[in-house]
Amino acid sequence: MSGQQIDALVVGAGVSGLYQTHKLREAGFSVVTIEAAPDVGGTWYWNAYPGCRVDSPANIYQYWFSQDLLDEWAWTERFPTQPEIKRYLQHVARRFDLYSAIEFETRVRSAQWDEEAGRWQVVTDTGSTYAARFLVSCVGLLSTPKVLSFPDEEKFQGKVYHTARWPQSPVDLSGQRVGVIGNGATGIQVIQTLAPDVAELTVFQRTPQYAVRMKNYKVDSEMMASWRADYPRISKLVHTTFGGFTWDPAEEGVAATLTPEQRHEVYETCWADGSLKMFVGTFPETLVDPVMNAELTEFVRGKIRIQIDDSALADQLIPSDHGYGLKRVPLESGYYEAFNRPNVHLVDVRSEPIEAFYEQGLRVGGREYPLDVLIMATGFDAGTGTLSRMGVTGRDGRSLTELWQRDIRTTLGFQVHGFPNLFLVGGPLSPSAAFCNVQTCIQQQIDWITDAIVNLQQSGKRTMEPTLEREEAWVQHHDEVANSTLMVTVDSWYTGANIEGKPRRLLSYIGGAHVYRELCNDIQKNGYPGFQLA
Ligand code: NA7
Repeated sequence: MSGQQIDALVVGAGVSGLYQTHKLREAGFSVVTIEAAPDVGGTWYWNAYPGCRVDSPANIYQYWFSQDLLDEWAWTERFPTQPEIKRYLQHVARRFDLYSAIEFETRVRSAQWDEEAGRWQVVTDTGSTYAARFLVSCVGLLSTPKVLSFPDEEKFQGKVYHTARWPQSPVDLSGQRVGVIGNGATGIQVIQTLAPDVAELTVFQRTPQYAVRMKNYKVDSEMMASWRADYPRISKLVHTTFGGFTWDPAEEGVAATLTPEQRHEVYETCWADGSLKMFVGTFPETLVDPVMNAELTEFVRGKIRIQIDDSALADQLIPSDHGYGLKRVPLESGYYEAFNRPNVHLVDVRSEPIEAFYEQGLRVGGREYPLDVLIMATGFDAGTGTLSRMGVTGRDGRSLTELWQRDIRTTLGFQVHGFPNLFLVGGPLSPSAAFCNVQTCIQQQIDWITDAIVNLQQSGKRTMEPTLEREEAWVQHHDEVANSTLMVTVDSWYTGANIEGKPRRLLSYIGGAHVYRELCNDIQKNGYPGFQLA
C-alpha cells in the first residue's frame, strides 16, 4: 500500500494544527492537514454551545509568532466568545494561507508505520491515502466527547445535544423545557446562559463544582493598542511562568511565613482578578498540603455561599467531598445565581442516578422530569480519546490504542516508544491544556517538534524515537510530581477517572510549564539524548 508521498501529515486544524502546519511549511516541508470538521477551529469549531467562551484572557490566548497578526486583529472582550475565537482562527488560516493545506470533513481511519519505507501509511475515511515521513497529532486534549446513553432513548420525543457537537446554526431554546447533565466548565457556561431564556431549566447534578466569578470586560481600541505595544514583552514572559500566564503563584515556602489574614489578602487579590489566577496563582502549597488546601477551600466556599439565596440549596451546590482547585476550576458569570431563579431546578443524580428516558423526558429515582431538550455537558475522553480511536500502529505492529488501554505513557508528551516519527502536540504527560495556557504550551511544543524534524533532516537521518529507558524515566518523573499533589486523590478528567476503565494517571505534567520548557530546551541543545535518531 502506498499513498501520496508527503513530508508531514498533521491531524487537526485547531489552535495547534494551524500553527504546526504553518511552521512545517515555513521550514520547507510538504504538509497535508486532515480535519474532521468542515472548517478550521477544532475545539472552537465544535463547541458552539450557548455561552461558550475562553477562560484565559485574550491577550495571552493568542499566537506568539507574529506581531503583525495582532496588529491586524482586535479582540472585543477580555474573555472572548467561541464565535470570536473561531473568527480569529479563520483569520489566521487565511492570513498564512493555511486553508490550502487542509483536507476538511475527513478523518484518519488508520495510520500504520511502514518500517521499510520509513513512512506512516495513512488512510482516511474519504479514501485518500498518504505516505508521510512524519505524523503529527494536533487532535487536542479535549476533543472526543463523552456521550452518555440511557435506556429508552429512542422513545424520547425531544432533542438531545452534546455541547461538543452543538449544531453550527443557532438552536432556539426560548420557551423550552431544557435539562442539562453536567456542571463542569462547559455545563456552567450553558446553565448561566440559558437560565434567563428558557421556560424551565432542570440541572441534573452528580457532583457540585467550585467556580470563580469571571471578571470580563470590553476591550476598546486604547486597550488593544496597549496589548499590541506589550506583545514583545508578554510573548517572552508567558514562557517563563508555571502556567503559561503572565503571573505566577507565590514562591514555595512563602505561605508559611504569612499569617492567615495575610494569606486571605492574597486570596482576595486573586479572587478580584476574576481569572484563573484564583486557580494557580495563590500559593503552590494549596495543591499539595491538605491544611493549606482546606484554608483556601473555606475561603472559596464563603464566596460562593453569599451568591445563593437558599442555604439548603447552597449546601447542595457547594462541594463538600473534595477541596478547591483539585479539579479544573471553571470561571462563572452568574452560575450560582441562576439557581435563585424560580425556573431553575436542581436534581441530585448522585443519590439517585438517572434511570432512563421516557417519551416526554428523563426518569430519575422513580420521578419523571418532562423535557423538550436534553443537553449533555458531560465532558471528554481527555488526552488519549481521539488518538486511541485513530488506528495508530507503530513498529512491529504495536497498537497505540492497546498500549494506552494498559498504561498511558509518553516521553515528555512528545513521542511514544515504538512509534517512530509520530509527534504529539498537547499529548498526555505534557503540561498543555490542564496546567498551562494552551496557546503558550502548544506553541512551545510545536517549535520543539519542528526543530527536531529539521534537525533530523539536516543530519541525514530518517527516524526519531524515544528509547524505552528515556520514556520510563519521564513517566517516573511525571508520576513523582503528580503524586506529590492532592489532585491525584480526586476523580476528574485530570486523572482519567471520568471514563470507565481508563488507566488512572494524571494526564498532564504538573511540574510547571517553565520547568518543562527548560527540560525540552536542554534536550534539544544536547543533541536529543534519550531519543534514537537513525
Ligand atoms: P467535565 O469537567 O469533565 O465535566 C463533565 C460533567 O458531566 C461533570 O459535572 C460530571 O459529573 C458530569 N457527568 C459525567 N458523566 C455523568 C453521569 N454519568 N451522570 C451525571 N453526570 C455526569 O467536562 P467539561 O466539558 O465541563 O469541561 C472539560 C474541560 O473543557 C474543562 O475542564 C476546560 O478545560 C475545558 P462528575 O463531576 O463526574 O460527577
